[in-house]
Amino acid sequence: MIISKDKIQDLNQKGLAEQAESFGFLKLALDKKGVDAETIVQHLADFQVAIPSWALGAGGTRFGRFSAGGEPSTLEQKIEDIGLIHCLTQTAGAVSLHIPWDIPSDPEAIKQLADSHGIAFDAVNSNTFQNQADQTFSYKYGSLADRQQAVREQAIAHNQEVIRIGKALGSQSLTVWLADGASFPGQNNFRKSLQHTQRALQEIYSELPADWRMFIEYKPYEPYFYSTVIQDWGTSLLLAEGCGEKAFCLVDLGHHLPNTNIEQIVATLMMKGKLGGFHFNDSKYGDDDLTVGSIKPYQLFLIFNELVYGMNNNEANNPPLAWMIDASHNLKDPLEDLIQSLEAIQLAYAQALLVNTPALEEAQIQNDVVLGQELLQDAYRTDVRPLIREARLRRQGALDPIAAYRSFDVRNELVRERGLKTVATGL
Ligand code: LRH
Ligand code: MN
Repeated sequence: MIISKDKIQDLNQKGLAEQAESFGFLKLALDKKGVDAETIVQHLADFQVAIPSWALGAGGTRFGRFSAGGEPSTLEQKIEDIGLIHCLTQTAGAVSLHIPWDIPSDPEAIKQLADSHGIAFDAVNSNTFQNQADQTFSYKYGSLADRQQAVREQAIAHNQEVIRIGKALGSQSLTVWLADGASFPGQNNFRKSLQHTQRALQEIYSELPADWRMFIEYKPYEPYFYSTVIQDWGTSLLLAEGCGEKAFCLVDLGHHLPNTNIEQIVATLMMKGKLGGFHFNDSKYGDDDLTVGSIKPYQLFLIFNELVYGMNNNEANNPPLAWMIDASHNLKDPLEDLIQSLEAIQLAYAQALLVNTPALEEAQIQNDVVLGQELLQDAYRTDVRPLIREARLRRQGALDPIAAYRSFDVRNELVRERGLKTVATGL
């Protein structure tokens, strides 16, 4: 399903006057604070988030899966659905593929299709947490950390194959997340597991193209429930440093034990120049993969506050970050869920760009704790939605993407095209 820019502009017509008024009002208010609204609108317009190819259908839990209807059952249809989100939001200009869930049968054709929708290929993800039908050795007890060399070599070869597929699509980064771990004390030798993992990552790294990066994603638990080899940011950092300057840590917001101070982890990794990127989502308890900003929007703002500070004080030359969503949709329409996540990410970024950092740093020097909070929350409590709408409008996106999605009756149109029973590969 394609939605033309004209149709979107027609729909925007009735909201233009109100947008001009709210944007004009905010621009004046920000100008009084010495903040240039135009600069922020430009930052937002340039800000592109990668959509996960594995989250365009209904996800599931071990207790069940409820199809969304009209789900994409091919990579081509997934690219089309991301194209749909991108033309409405103008901030979803990339896709992150998961291999083998989404192996392109014809990379050149897929590249052209993605290009026609203005979509680039961000990180490609390897998968050594599931066995494939034609696989020789099982990953049941591990992959890069497995005690058997043959299993490790099979997993290394898979990662190198994923790099080859990524190169054919123009991707320049590999994300490695390992489920490897144990569910019972005595099951694994922690040191051997970590040494195997380090050596295996170094072998994969040795074949990384010069202009590529490797992202090492950590997670404290699940699918195993006693230990995970790459359990936290520190382990990811030592493994990245053990590989070299093209290896970085990937922060999945859902991969932290309750009450972890994620914004402090972000500040630390940026100080080290080792922050590669994000898997944005939200969670209340575990790796819930919920809509970004739906549970802890203030934490997301505080994370972006550290990111903006880090980007403006980048002594360690941390490279540009990979912005990616990693979510799973059990209740909401997958595309509406992703549109809401994109909005939440832009909101947090725009609010963080409003923080009066010089005044905040002065308050910190003066130990004026109250003023410090006042300065942060003044930015957080600013309604920045006129700025995000303006960024979309200037790229012919929809003023209100969810309203547009519904007025174009997208889900029913996809069901008419694809039927109710199609299932998207992924989680
Ligand atoms: C693991 C994870 C990882 C993926 C998978 C889809 O929980 O976050 O990023 O490979 O989800
Ligand atoms: Mn993830």
